[in-house]
Amino acid sequence: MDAVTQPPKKTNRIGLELATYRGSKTTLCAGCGHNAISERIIDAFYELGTDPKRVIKLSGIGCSSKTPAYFLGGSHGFNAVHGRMPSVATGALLANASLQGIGVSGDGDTGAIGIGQFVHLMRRNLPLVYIIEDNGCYGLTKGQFSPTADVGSKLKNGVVNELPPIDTCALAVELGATFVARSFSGDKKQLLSLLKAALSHRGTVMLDVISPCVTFNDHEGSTKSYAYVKDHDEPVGEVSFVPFFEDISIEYDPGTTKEVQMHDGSRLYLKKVSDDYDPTDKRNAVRTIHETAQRGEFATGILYVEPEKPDFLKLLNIVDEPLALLPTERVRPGREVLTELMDSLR
Ligand SMILES: Cc1ncc(C[n+]2csc(CCOP(=O)(O)OP(=O)(O)O)c2C)c(N)n1
Ligand code: SF4
Ligand SMILES: [Mg+2]
Repeated sequence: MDAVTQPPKKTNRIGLELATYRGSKTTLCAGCGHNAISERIIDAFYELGTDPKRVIKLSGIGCSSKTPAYFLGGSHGFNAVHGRMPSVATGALLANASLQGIGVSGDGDTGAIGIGQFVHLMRRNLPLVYIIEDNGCYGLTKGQFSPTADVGSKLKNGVVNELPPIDTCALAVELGATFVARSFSGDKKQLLSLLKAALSHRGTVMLDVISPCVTFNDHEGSTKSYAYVKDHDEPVGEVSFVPFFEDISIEYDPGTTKEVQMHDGSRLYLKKVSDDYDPTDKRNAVRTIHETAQRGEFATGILYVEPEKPDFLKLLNIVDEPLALLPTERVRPGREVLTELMDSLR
């Protein structure tokens, strides 16, 4: 029998198939928003042509924190203690600055037990893409309210939340994160563009993705349900991303579109939807987040971006090579240096 010629498999710019970017089969509930986010992360890394071996995935505890197992099966990974992923990520990236870090957390993992670590991560500008898969509840422990639940949002059993929410995006902008965005797991196009832009940013990215929990928080009365978020999504601008390896010139009207250069030469085009949204204006970003929240809406898109600020590793003068691979003569002061030091202390 003649051998049937198979069509060549589709690959990306480094010759890898999409399947290489997948992980284990998900064990989350069918329809969970977190699964849609994992799919977009797979697409983003594939389209950017990132070598999975150069990536480290980090997380805490929760349904959301289980998801790094479902993408980039060939990458490094560490599933930390509840709310403690930022310190593990900081240590890992200090020890090996050549890795690209992606952290996945939940609204409980970040906003409750992990809030102290989150605060310090945001002010350090560590080069890490930090994603909150935000469903307004503790999905893994059966749907209790989390600190991002809105006032008036109702649990399935009728309990109403009366505590004010923590807005992780407003907090991140205030604290010094240099790329702050919000999206919705149901908005494939926006989320993919944001992820690709986020992965090209050098500094802390705080990406809050509203991600409905279909089992405990997707009913009428919840402000994190698919139906509610779909109706109350208020994009601040349309995001187009041109990676550094694509030599495309985009025609745009500088009056309505802002071009932002990323550190690796990629370009972001942010088409304004409202009249005056400027994602490089910090005060306006915080005001917009608060004003939309007061109307019961979610401002989505790139809320704040500051591509030039030096990142934490630069500030600390960390070398590009993994510390574990540095030869002894580069990490141990020689006898002369030690003698000089001892003499100075006499
Ligand atoms: C130290 C500690 N305290 C409490 C818990 C119980 N616990 C596990 S996951 C979780 C909350 C998860 O919520 P979130 O981060 O929003 O993730 P989701 O499951 O909603 O994706 C809690 C309280 C734990 N595992 N460890
Ligand atoms: S319990 Fe909720 S958050 Fe957890 S997997 Fe199921 S739908 Fe997703
Ligand atoms: Mg949650």
